[in-house]
Amino acid sequence: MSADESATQELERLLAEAEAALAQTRSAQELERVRVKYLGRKSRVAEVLKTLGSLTPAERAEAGKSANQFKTALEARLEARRKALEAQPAAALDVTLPGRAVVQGRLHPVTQTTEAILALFAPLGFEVIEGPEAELEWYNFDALNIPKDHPSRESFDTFFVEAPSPQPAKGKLLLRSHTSPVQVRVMERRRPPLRIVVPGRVYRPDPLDPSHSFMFHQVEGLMVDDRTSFADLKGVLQQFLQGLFGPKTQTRFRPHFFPFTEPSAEVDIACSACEGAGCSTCGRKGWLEIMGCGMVHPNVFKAAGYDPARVQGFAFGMGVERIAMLTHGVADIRLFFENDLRFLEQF
Ligand code: 2NM
Repeated sequence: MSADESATQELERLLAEAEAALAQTRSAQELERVRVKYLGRKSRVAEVLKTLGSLTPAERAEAGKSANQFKTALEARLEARRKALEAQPAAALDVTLPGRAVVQGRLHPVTQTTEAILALFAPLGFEVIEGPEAELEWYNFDALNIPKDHPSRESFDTFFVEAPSPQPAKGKLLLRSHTSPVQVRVMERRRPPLRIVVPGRVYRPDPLDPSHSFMFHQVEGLMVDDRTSFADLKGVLQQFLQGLFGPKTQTRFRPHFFPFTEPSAEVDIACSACEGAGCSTCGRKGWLEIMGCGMVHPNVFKAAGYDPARVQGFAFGMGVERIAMLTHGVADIRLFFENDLRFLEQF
């Protein structure tokens, strides 16, 4: 304030200055900056109001009136400007700017592979069933004809779960090591004919390496009817494998042993990388192991409440990550679980 300027004159000058500043505002933040500068605790009007006590009664009446007029006028103008800014947000939109790319999500490669597998069984009449990942010993081992002294039951090869006591009649609780217990549960509550495929996570405390993870995914399947043969099994799996790897894919059924099937087999396809010639993908054997299968063991039918003299069935199982690794040329299973977008965005 110059020597000959009264508080009233100064506030009039500041009101004009504040109005000019308001006209320049483009956002609520800019508006707030103007309010703080001209009406805040450190503003000139606040100072005038603080010093009223040191003035004569006449001066005080004049200065107080001016300060209140200033405040009322500027508050009204701030409010008007706020409304004006709110009413025209679209004015800031420049339609000539290039668009912003929308990030398109996708399914995880393991999910994509699972869905591709299930989709090949659907036209053959197989419905999709899921079941619990925390399972009872009886469903994971006993009902599947896995002997009490089988090494896969050791805590070394099984994740046991802390269960509420007392211990249930069907044994301890564990993280299932395959999805087969779901097939047993379905047989318990339904009569044949049955055609199901069961996808899901399974758990095995293996040491981690490029082809082992303590959690991975399986798809298993089961067909039961009064006359189901090994020829049906071969036909269904050949149809499936040619759907997945191409119509010219050669298959090979190699005798094997599983406690839950008899006879049992492992299924190979002619190596897609070298077409049977022998390469590093197939370990120079010319064949790639893809899945296991067999005719359901009579003891499994008995455990599930079926009469093995009246029903026949086949079952099969495969590891989803192994198939995804083969179809996409992935060398290390751990890549599926690290959630590195540079990997995942390739699928
Ligand atoms: C495999 C291989 C062979 C299988 C057996 C059963 C059940 F519950 F029906 F007995 N489900 N899955 C099976 C048979 C799984 O995976 C390598």
